[in-house]
Amino acid sequence: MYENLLFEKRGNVALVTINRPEKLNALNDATITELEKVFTEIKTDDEIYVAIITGAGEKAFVAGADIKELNQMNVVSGEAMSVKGQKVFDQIENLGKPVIAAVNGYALGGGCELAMACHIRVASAKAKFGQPEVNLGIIPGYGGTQRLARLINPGRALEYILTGDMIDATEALQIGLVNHVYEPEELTDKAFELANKIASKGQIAVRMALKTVLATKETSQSEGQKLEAALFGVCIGSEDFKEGTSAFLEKRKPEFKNK
Ligand code: CO8
Repeated sequence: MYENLLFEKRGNVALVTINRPEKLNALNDATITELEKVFTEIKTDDEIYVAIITGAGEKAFVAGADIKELNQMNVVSGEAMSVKGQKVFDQIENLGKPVIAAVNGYALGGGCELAMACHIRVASAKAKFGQPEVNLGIIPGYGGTQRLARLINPGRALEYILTGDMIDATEALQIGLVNHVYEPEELTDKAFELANKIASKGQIAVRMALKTVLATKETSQSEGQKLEAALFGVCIGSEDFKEGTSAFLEKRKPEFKNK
């Protein structure tokens, strides 16, 4: 069904694997189009609560935009491709369901940008992040200038963007770019463990929490708190809230129905 992606469901968790290992999973135009398609499928599939994205092979998560394609671009097609990729990455960030990047190797350029569009990043000890576009005479074009500077200290973000230096897994953990670092062979299991833990909660609360926290990127504290109060009200109106609180009082595990 997909030429450059693998897609599977395990219970309520979807796994998307970018599958061009011979090109270190570089994002060509066709792969960007397929990402748009797969995340539309994930959004509309009610059985999927959480998604994980990773890269095929031992070496790379995604080594960036496809430099062979980039080399042929002009001012007009370059801007159009940047806008197209930004839209797809925004679609991932605004999916409404949590997306975890399981960064198994190089996450460079568009690969680092893809990981940053996800809500949570976990990495293998072999992972290497970076925005090396400056080495090619360009700047990040899939949201990296904005997301890196918001995710970590802006001065550090600028240093990485201006030097193109790579960030190893230990440093990525120190600067808050990733939440956890695992041995390479543990990464997928750990990502699923995290995804399943989130999937076991009431999904109304999960989605309202995601929406409220993401709003911090665009709103003031006071606007954000208004949204928090409104979505808190939505949660209070849910059957899951009754079930969660009753289960606590009855000293049993809740059985959420996501209603
Ligand atoms: N694009 C296309 N092909 C790639 C890419 C890439 N980004 N990265 C690796 N490959 C290919 C190589 O050309 C090689 O192919 P072949 O075997 O046919 O020659 C194969 O993958 C294996 O790569 P290497 O032999 O280079 O593997 P090494 O282990 O020696 O090196 C590196 C690994 C360090 C990751 C190295 O491959 C590298 O530096 N890759 C490029 C990293 C990079 O510069 N990424 C940023 C690209 S620009 C970008 O992402 C911009 C995003 C915004 C775009 C907005 C509008 C379009």
